[in-house]
Amino acid sequence: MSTSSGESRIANRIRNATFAQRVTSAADAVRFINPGDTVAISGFASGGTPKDTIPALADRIRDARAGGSDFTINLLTGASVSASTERMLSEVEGIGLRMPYQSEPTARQRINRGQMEYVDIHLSHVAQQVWQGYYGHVNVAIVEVAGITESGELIPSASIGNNKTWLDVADKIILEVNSWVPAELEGIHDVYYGTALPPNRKPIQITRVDDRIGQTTYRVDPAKVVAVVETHARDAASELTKPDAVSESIAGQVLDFFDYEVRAGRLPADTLLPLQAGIGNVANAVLGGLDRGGYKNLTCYSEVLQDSMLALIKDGTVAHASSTSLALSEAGLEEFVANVDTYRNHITLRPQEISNHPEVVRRLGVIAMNGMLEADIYGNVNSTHVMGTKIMNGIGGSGDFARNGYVSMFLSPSTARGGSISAIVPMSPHVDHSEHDTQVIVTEQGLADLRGLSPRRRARAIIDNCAHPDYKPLLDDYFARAEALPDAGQTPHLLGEAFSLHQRYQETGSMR
Ligand code: 0RQ
Repeated sequence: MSTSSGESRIANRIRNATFAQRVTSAADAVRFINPGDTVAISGFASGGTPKDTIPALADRIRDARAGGSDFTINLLTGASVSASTERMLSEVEGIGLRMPYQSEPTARQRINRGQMEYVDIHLSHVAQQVWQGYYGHVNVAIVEVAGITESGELIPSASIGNNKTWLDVADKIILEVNSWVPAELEGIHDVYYGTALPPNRKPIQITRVDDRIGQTTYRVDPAKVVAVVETHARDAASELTKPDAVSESIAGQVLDFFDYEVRAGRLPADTLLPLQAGIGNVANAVLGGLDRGGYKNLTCYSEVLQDSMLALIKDGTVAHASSTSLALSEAGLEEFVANVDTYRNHITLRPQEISNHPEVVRRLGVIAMNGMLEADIYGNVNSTHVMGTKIMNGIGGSGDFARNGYVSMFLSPSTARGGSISAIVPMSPHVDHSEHDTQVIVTEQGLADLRGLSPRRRARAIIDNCAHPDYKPLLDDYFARAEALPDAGQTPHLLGEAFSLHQRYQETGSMR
């Protein structure tokens, strides 16, 4: 892996003699991983996934299978990791159980065929559930770092995720020291070690987005570090397509809503409240539109930062952004690396149990904006299960923010798959966010402000404002007949027909 200039680069990164003696190849490092192990790896979205150890592990699993032995691991991560990581390990059928979030087609297919177990939990819960022991013992942690200090502390790379927890709980640790990660990143991280299980919990002292409550490095017990692998490999770039008319329309309505809230005195005029935007093109379009709103010194408290954030920081629209990961496109990565000294002063990366912590999200008054697959006419939201049965990605951090945000918004095109699916349906066949956590729904058709509305008014607002014209008559008809039932109740439904659109799609390939 090392070239001669690579060697000096790496020497500067491993400044501690004990760790320098553990340097080995990726192929040798993965010999410490055994069939049946629970392996926890770094990585959150495209940032910070181990680069060399995973292909070596996939080779080891493939060789074992070729030799006739079974070799699967249980894989724990921060959230999704690089697509090639998910794909490689899925293709060799190397994952028995996966937790907590994935977004890669090969893995998704294996999960939906029942070939891989998948446990989908809120991202803020991962660390504590591992401490509680629900996933058994963590045998090996593989963690990418930007460097090792003289005193043996670890400098994090482009994401923190659950790395602090993995390093604390694993029996054996493999470190990947990646000299591609800019050394100037040192200092951007805020690793908080004050979390504990009840009854020993203390308040988390974050009252502003840029508050720092931890340290810039991870601590690690050197006795547990069995291998150090050197690499010089860039993060996988997050793909983004350009905003289209639909995402621009959704973004425009969100910005109008902010103006409305400012006029109503519910949001501070210039700075609003800290923003959280989910990942994807709609979220990117919303954030990208903020510079047109005349805002200055906005803040973000989110779990992933995308390209649009860099431009907003550069032009002063955003003063500070807190996250657990950087998920940038090719161009975004180049911009970040070229100007890392500037961005370091405006970005804080935290463990995901803090970036997504309900206590902090509630205290700061975060404006939560997340994508959805579908919402029903009362505002129950499905973010994860296509047609109620097949996993798409997972709940990710959407529940952490939606449940605890000051305003909780769900954004989506009004139709999917070329118009053959309505994103507004009579009843959601799977619910990730209940009507109680959904305050505003936005599609390119319009915005439904559900705050203060009883269920029947919510249904009217959602159908009238958010449904696509092709599906409005079907939804109007459904709701009118449900409301007309002699014993319609608080939340009227025609139970025998509640999934009739989904059924029609299963039978004919279209909900129309
Ligand atoms: O499928 O990829 O096969 O074409 O779902 O849909 O419209 O591109 O939207 O990329 O924003 O994803 C909910 C999946 C939306 C995402 C979801 C199909 C559609 C397409 C993607 P194809 P779009 P997005 C963390 C935030 C949960 C996690 C979360 C998500 C694919 O937002 O994973 O919020 N959310 N994390 O065709 C069937 C429907 C469909 C549908 C869309 N009703 N039925 N398929 N699709 N609607 C918080 C942070 O801070 C980052």
